[in-house]
Amino acid sequence: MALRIDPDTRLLVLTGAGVSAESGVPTFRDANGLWENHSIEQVATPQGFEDDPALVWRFYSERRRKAASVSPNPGHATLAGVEARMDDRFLLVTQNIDGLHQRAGSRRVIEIHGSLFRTRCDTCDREPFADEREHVAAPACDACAAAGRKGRLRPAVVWFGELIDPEILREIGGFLSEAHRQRLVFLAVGTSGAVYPAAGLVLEARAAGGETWLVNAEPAENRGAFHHFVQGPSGRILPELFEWA
Ligand code: BV8
Repeated sequence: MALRIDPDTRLLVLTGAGVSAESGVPTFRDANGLWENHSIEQVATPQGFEDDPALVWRFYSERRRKAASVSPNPGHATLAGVEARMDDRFLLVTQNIDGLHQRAGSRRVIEIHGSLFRTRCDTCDREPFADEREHVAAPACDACAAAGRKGRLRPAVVWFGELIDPEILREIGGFLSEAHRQRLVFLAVGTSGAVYPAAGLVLEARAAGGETWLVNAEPAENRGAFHHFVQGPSGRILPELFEWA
């Protein structure tokens, strides 16, 4: 089954942890949602950070080290190549925070859940900043300290129970609504379709008249919402998937 791209096609891609699996980055489901016997909710929620900031920084520091040590795979490279051919008719929304799409050359990327390699303050509104360091405890925010406040630095990622930046959701909605004169295609790759609002994008694409595709190692939870489902590893499937008209 080939996904046809013609001059009138507009493509929105959503990726999840499965697209990085063949690079060696463990997915959330591989670990059955556990890390060192801690539930993801314990280390990927504001409460978890409140309860044990050192544990949370150990979790993210280990993932920084892992993500920095692996390379993009043919699935990432294919999506960067498709973007290069489609330019502003293409948009990639990733749930991943590992930065592998950008390292593969993708530029039109929205990191809907933030980035492993950016850090922000949990108190003041200073801009999130690039940070590849590993931290054993939550560093104090120097901007807060200078203002006599107690702010702690945290990973600039979206935890469970935290809102997605409304500007990001508006940008994605805008891309879908601009498709009204074009042929809209939505492709989800390597995601279990379990976490919202990302898992709801397929329904937004259908509401906008889009043709919906899923490439995944197993049927995702929201598999019923897709017109087409190609089962298998994205590193093998994506390089063969597209047909250019
Ligand atoms: C929000 C960043 C409004 C951090 C992530 C009750 C209380 C509080 C909230 C909720 C609640 N009920 C529902 C919610 C909303 C919640 C939610 O959806 N919860 C789920 C669990 C039901 N969502 C939120 O909280 C979001 N915010 O809604 O705000 C709000 C506020 C308060 C209360 C209610 C609503 C924010 C969610 C963002 C969380 N942050 N990541 C970090 O990475 O540490 S989520 C994280 O897990 C990922 O980013 C991703 O989104 C999600 C699932 O992971 P996937 O990417 O899908 O990966 P997974 O391992 O699950 O699946 C991999 C798939 O790939 C598998 O299907 C596998 O078969 C396949 N695969 C494997 N190998 C390959 C492959 N496919 C192809 N090729 C391969 N080689």
